[in-house]
Amino acid sequence: MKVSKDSKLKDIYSKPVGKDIIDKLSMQLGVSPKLLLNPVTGNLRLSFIERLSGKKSVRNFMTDFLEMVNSEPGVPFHGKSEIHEKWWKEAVFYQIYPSSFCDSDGDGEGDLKGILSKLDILKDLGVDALWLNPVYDSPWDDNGYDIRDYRKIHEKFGTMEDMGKLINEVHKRDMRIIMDLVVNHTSDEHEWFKKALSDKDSPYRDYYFIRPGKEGKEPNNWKSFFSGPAWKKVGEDEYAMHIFSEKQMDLNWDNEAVRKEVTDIVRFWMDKGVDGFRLDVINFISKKPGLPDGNETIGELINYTGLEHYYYGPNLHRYLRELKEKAFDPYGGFAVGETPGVGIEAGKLLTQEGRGELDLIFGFDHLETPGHTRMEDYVYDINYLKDYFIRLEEGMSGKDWISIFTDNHDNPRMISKIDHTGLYSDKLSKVILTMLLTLKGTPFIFQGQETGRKNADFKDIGDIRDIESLNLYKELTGKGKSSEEAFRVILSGTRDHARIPIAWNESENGGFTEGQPWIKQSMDYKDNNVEKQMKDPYSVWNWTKNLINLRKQDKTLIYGDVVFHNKDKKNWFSYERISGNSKYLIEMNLSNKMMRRPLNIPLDRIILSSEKNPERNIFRPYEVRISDLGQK
Ligand code: TEU
Repeated sequence: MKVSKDSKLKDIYSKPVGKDIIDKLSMQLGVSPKLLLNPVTGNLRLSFIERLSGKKSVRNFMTDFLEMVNSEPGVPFHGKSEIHEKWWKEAVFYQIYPSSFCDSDGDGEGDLKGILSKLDILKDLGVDALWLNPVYDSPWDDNGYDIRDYRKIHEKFGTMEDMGKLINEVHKRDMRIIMDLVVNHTSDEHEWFKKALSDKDSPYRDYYFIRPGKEGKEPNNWKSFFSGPAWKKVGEDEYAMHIFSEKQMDLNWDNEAVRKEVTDIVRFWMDKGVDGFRLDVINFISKKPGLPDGNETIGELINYTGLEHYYYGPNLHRYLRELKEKAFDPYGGFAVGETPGVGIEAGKLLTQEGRGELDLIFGFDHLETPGHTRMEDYVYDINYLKDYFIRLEEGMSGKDWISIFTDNHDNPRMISKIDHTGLYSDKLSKVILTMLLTLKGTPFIFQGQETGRKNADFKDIGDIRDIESLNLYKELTGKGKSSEEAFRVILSGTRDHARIPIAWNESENGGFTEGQPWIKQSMDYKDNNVEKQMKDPYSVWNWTKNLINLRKQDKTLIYGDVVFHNKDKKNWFSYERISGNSKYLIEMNLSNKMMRRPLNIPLDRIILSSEKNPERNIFRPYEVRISDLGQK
């Protein structure tokens, strides 16, 4: 049944997209959805709320909001169901940012041979699967997310032969490897786009969104993620769409030929032996027909005008099913979709077993405390992370599986968002890694997390490389901010924090390169490097290794039930993982203060502790313990 302005708030909440949006709004407002849905407010009709506000912007918003809610007729499965075992549910994934992993030839940038030389160390850590950020031929406008040739390795990383060797060596070690599939857009230097522009009759024109302007302006009001409009002028009164940089042209997935090309690209790499893909902004591929203007109110709220017309577009499910069936299924390939903006319920509709779309998604609702954005200087509340994970886990049916991560190449380090002093970064790293490796779901560790790397110590805009930051800096200074003020904004949220080189040892630049690194190494390399940490039994590295080992002992930490304790106790996070007679208790102090332990569990049950001499009833700042409560 469709919802309308006569529907009650609670009816809207019963719809997947409605629930996700109301949950998000209630988080922004800092109220619990329960409060919005109590018997009084839950029975309010939208038309009433609209009249109450009397604002045109609210009326406008309601219409588009209802359309979004109604666009998803599906209902996720919520019942009981048996979990089917899969390798990707059991694997510990490790994300490699190739530019900053290991440089074998001294040009200052990492490469495939460098990765190859470190496989044994990753294996020793316990890593099962690697995800490589893009390594394809590209003009490198957005660090490889602008692909010029999908079937060629970028020269600076090596050759196709090197890639084949890497795949082989990964498999020899009983590990797996997935690549990044960037097919919402191509580089403007891709031959398809060049042909599209050079010949008006070219079949490649319809591979992209090339449209005449509207009254001398862009075809619509959509905004780019990297500042300015989402349209680039490509001819007299002619524009091409780019949701990201102006060198990343959006592909038109409504064109069957484009979908066929993508299928062929996936199959090309599957034939070479890769085990699957991470699908870049894959929820953006279906744009609303007619490309209507974005809602101004939504635009003001989230900054990216137009998003509602493509973040969960009309043909998304269909295109994903088609891709899976034609390209992934024949190889048993694994697919994790990057899906910014998609909430928990809609996420289920993209991943539930039997729907034939994706295996996993990366959602991002937990990466900022509600009400804040990445570019703001604020202290992230780790209790929010806990609440978010509880919500995710408790909502999981046997047909669901989730990814668990806090870091990637697009975000400052989570430990630095929580602790601006940096004093607790090693302890906090252990807390976060424990969540990743003991909650139910597939963990994705981002390179450097295993040694507790912090945000980078950039000094000025000259240290910054990322296009998003550089464009924003230009925009801010253009609007009158001083260069210091603008740099402060960049420093809070730049993606470059995560993109600095790995520290392998104490030598110059952390042993990452013998040359000049493409982006500055940070001073924490002196302590937070692999070599040093491998020798210290209490290092973050060894904590990670021990946790992974524990996961491998029996499958309780993978498939076992999760039962949370003392959920409402602030700064405290504890849960059990249970399967048959096997039972683990995980406890953490989420604060930098001493805390009394709510559960009275004997010390002799502890199998992993972040402190050398834990006290039975006291938890020190950010202390973590795992106890074995199983019947032996
Ligand atoms: O990111 C998509 C995305 O929406 C964000 O995480 C993005 O980096 C940020 O919100 C921009 O404001 C993916 C890739 O992970 C990212 O590195 C690419 O730049 C982007 O797609 C475009 O391909």
